[in-house]
Amino acid sequence: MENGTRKLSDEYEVTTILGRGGFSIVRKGVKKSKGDFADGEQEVAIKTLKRVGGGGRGGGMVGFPSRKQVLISDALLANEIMVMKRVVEEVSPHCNVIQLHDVCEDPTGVHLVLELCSGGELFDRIVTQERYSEAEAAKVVQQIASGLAALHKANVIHRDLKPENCLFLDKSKDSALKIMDFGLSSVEEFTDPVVGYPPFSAQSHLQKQQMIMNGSFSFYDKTWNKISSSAKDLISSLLNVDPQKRPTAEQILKHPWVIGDSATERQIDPEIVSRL
Ligand code: PIT
Repeated sequence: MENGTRKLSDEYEVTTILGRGGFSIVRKGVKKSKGDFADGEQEVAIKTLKRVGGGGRGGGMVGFPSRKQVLISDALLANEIMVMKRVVEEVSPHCNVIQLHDVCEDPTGVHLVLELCSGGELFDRIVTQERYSEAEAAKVVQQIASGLAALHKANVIHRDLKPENCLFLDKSKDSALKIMDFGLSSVEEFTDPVVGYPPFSAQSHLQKQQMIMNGSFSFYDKTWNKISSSAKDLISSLLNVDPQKRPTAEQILKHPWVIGDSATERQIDPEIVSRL
């Protein structure tokens, strides 16, 4: 897959519109020259993500976009491309995840050149098809789960999985189903919810003992940045040198981190360094 500032129209013949989104349009296309694909005339789907502040007309916003809107749009765009590249590097080819063939960038925006799926959305098939046998339903579920498992293996979290984002490769009854639209996806580097070592960084056993007794622990280490402040709050309270000040088992059970209180959720602290 090539990358960078290459004019889309130099390389692809863009034809009909397949769909539109907030800041994007998906069109059918054909590669002009032979090269990247097995047989030069391969049809593709081209998703163009328009930059809100950049080039082209009709950025999708009424009036001039604010700096904040431009930044949000650019950030979303960068995220989608980052995720798709991750999918290419770590997942593709997988028969249940849409393939990215190429990325072109020009003043109108960024163009993702994708595998062409002409079988329509799973959503439309569910709505149109009157009856769905369990065997058919199981085939759909099997394909989605298979694609999802491949994505998760590469630490890609889709975050918007729904029938509208599953496309059939062709119109046949037993067509392959592909997961698409990584606009809201993210790449998560999973860490164990317990960082794997206590928050006492000592050189020796004796020093560690002293640190425990003095309550001199810290969450400065990089790994602790991935732990929510709510979890660190509970750990801190449990490490209180004064046993009277430590929470009881009953209190632990009521701690927001344990019950998953939405107001104090298990959010990762945005600060680089958390201080107690
Ligand atoms: C097709 C046909 C079609 C839409 C698409 C592909 C879109 C695919 C797509 C969209 C994304 C994304 C990845 C793939 O991140 O009607 O072959 O937003």
